[in-house]
Amino acid sequence: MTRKELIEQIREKQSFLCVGLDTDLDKMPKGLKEIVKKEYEEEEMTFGMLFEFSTRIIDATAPYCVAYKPNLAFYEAYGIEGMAAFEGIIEYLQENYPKHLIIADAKRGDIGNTSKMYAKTFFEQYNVDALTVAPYMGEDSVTPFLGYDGKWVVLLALTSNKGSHDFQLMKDENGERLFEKVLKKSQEWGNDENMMYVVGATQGQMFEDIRKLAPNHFLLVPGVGAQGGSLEEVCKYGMIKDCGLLVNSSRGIIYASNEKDFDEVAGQKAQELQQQMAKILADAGIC
Ligand code: OMP
Repeated sequence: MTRKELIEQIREKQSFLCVGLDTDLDKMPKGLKEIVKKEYEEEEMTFGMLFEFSTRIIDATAPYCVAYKPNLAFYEAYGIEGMAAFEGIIEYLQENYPKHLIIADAKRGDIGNTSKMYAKTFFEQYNVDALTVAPYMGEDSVTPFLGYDGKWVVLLALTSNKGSHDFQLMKDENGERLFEKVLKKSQEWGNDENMMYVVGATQGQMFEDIRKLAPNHFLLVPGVGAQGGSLEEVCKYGMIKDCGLLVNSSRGIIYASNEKDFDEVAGQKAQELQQQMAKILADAGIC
């Protein structure tokens, strides 16, 4: 998906919401197991639970979001069945919702020839639109992901967690912080048509500093909802003339209800965020 297509989707949906698929079998809603039992063999139950939960969430939230972010950890944790579910969910999205951006959240990045294989995995085998990548092994670990037309590297810049302070905010002798070096250096490798940055919603006013160095790039912003980040603050300091933001919420949407109506409630939570986003987009004159 190109930047232009993504912006068109944001305008059409009046939303820059990304729904995170962090599918944890310990958090499945009541009653789902019984439904899945009727449709799947005993040995397919793990696949069935992950697939049925995720696809029901997708059907309920699709009108309100422009992107999905399945997090690989939540599929790899269940072995082969988990990975089969990941693949099934990607295919389900591609067949039913081809205009939604699919971000595989795998935080890859390794020596060049290994990154090349990771790129092949995600951009050829699974054919997702975007992949989260860690920048700390440098140029040859990131550039193999950048050779694909219409695909995106989503590079970690300033993450949402407490540990972001351990390294990302470290200053050199000139007062430059590590995340600032990442933003500067990585723009020698990619551009705002093939690279986004991850910036945590919990980072508040730091978005101003990010925008000084990456005025045009899309930012993937996780951390609203369960981690307490503020949508208003993110938009105040991070939004640009064509939006430039994808705001992710995972647990706040997908586990909003533990009952039979989990998908319906997830849809309502996504719609609430979409309505807030529509207002912000209108106020900013974007749509
Ligand atoms: P919730 O806190 O449940 O909305 O989930 C946030 C999602 O975003 C999880 O899949 C995290 O792994 C991911 N994430 C962060 O929470 N913080 C970051 O700084 C970066 C990510 C990410 O790369 O997606």
